[in-house]
Amino acid sequence: MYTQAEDYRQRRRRLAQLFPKPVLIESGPMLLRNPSQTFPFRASSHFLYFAGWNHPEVALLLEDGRATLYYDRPDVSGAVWEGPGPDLDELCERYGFDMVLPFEQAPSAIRLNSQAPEALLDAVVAVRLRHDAAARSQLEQAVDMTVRAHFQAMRATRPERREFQILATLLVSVTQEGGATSFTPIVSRRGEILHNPHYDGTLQKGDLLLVDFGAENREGWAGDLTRTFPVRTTFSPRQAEIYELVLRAQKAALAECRPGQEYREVHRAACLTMTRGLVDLGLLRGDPAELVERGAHALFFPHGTGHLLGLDCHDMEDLGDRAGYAPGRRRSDQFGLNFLRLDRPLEDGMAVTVEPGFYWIPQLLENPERTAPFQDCLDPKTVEAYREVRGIRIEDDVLIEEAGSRVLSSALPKELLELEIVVNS
Ligand SMILES: [Mn+2]
Repeated sequence: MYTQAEDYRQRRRRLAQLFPKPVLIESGPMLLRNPSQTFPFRASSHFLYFAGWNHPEVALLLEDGRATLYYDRPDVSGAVWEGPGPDLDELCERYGFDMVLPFEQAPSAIRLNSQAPEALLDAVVAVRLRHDAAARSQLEQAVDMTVRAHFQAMRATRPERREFQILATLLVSVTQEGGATSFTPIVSRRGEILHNPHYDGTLQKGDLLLVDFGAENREGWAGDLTRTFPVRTTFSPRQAEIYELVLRAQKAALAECRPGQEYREVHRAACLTMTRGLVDLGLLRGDPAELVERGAHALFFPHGTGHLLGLDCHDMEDLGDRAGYAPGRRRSDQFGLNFLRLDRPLEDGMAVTVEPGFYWIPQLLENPERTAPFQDCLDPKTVEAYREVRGIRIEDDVLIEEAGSRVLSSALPKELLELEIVVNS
């Protein structure tokens, strides 16, 4: 099922109700690698949301309830290289455009981009924040596609394989379904590097492999899931202790996902559970709530628990924190909390990720400047014993619904024993 013309019309009407002036939404330019070769094109998410058509250098004007597409059909030599272009009647019917005019006739209306007037940006956030039925269905498709890719990666993982071979498995899976990736994938035995963009490592028995991968479906909607699992073996006792702890923290955070709840509390639940566990295991000493208040947990869990999900993996982050943070709120100065991408009350229709992690990051844990404020509560000897764990993150995609929330990615195993069965099957 794809997004219907009426769905696009309804999104445009909702925007016009909140911002009645004419608005021009551009799909964006084709980026050149050299004068005659381009990078793969992907239209701006605002354009995809309100116009739907993934095509470069076109614009949609919303004015007085009408949607006019500005588009130039290729000339003869353009058609020789790129094909003749679409049938315009079909295009109008598919996406609910009222008219198509030449691109150079596009008027100089207010443009929807990150420099747009505040009132327009607030209106866009208000429309895109809570997903309509069509968007929910698209997100489900993108997450399902992501789940299938992760299964393939789990089954393909073996000692002596290279990380890029596992990446290839993920890419084949989504490409075979007409999809792509929603962000630069992370496929790494060094999970402690949060956004590790390298795939050269060779997997070894006893390693944990961290896979943070999201599909982008054919309409551009994003999935974003992380699993961490042993390479064709079982978790070591230390790995298992931390894995179970991260999973408990993730479940505690998921349990807070419901309309009306502050996402900050979702994050807090993850931090608190994680910190209690670190105290129980002896890495930290002290009162867990107080340790979280001081930011001690951030030595092991330095990022936020999650972010908005939609047409972008970090949805609407092109608008800074305007979507992620409620009006009047700004990021904390405290290390760890400053990376929290989402601080607003959850509402029916919002999609978010929940992805706590534990990381043994030498640049933090072996850095006297970073550890000095926590001398009283860190146990260096015990901390050292967990170095082999490196990095563990568990991430699910969650849709907030009227009655609470739904984990869209529940088909992908995350219980320790289930994972061991899948990776060894
Ligand atoms: Mn994520």
